[in-house]
Amino acid sequence: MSKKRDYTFSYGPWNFSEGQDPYGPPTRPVQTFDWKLDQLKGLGYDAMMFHDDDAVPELDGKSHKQIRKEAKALHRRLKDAGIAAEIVAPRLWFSPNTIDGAYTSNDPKHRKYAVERSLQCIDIANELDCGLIVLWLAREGTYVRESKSGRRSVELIVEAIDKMLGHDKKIRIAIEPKPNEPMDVAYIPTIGHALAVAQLCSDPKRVGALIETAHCILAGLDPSDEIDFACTFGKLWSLHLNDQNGLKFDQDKPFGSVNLRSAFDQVRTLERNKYGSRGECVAFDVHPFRTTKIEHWAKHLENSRRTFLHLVEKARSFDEKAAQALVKDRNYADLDQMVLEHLLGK
Ligand code: XUL
Ligand code: MN
Repeated sequence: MSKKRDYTFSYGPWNFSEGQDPYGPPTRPVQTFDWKLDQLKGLGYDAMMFHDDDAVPELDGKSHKQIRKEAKALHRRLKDAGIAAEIVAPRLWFSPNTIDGAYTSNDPKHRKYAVERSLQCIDIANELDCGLIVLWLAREGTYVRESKSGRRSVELIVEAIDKMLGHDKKIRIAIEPKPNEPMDVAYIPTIGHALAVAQLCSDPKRVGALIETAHCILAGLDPSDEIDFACTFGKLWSLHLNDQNGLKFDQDKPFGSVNLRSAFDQVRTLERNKYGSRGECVAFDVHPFRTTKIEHWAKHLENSRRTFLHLVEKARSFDEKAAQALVKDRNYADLDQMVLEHLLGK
């Protein structure tokens, strides 16, 4: 295992959600952005993730000058609080302009809107001293497959990313794949797809990936294998750890909440790949349960980090030599039991 390293933790303001679902209203009032920022250090976190409009609210109605000014002011506040901006992501799934997708919309005016907003997102990131843009390609898919062409959609995504790469010669872009939701089916469902798209871009070395546990599970894949795959290419630039109970809506449960063994495997893989040693953050894209009371509102973030750190200890104290001996003997039955007993503390 790698030698002792500390991890840098991050969350987004959206991780303090209010409990609404398609069948019921919020169960908690909206908290202010200031409150969300104030919690961060006390919870053991170091950095914050932003959507473009988390950084500059209601930006579609503002001038470019005004947007830059507000982003600058936020940067001063972050600096004073000793908090870094880990990523900025264009929120391309809320606007009436992105009902039919953003870069892959069938309406050229809407595609133009999506690209312009993405370029503005880069300008915001620059003001925040942040060099990494995340693209969750939320609506780049269909409800009716015959309504778009898969090939044309990939070409449009590459075209949009190339415009972003051309807008700023240093910016890096991490694609966050997800196979479904909010769309029926999405065009870039896995890390393999994301890295294939990167190869088609004008500067492939500036296009990488963000892996989210729940999204891998929704694609029927093993999150630790997805992590290893991206790391093999040196392309894992950010991470959304959480958990997911099978194939249903995107649950964003606390890390390790459903499958502790899989969480252990993810941490062991991160350790093996020295994730974090090049400045990458461990973010938890987790949400409070709908049942969560106001006074317990930060527990999911506190608990995910605690579980992660416990599992780092478990990964570092796992007897790799004994495991390798069992592998050599093809005694996978005892290897299986060894993992279980290690997790049980036996
Ligand atoms: C959606 C998702 C988003 C992105 C950021 O499933 O994971 O929270 O991570 O927009
Ligand atoms: Mn995510």
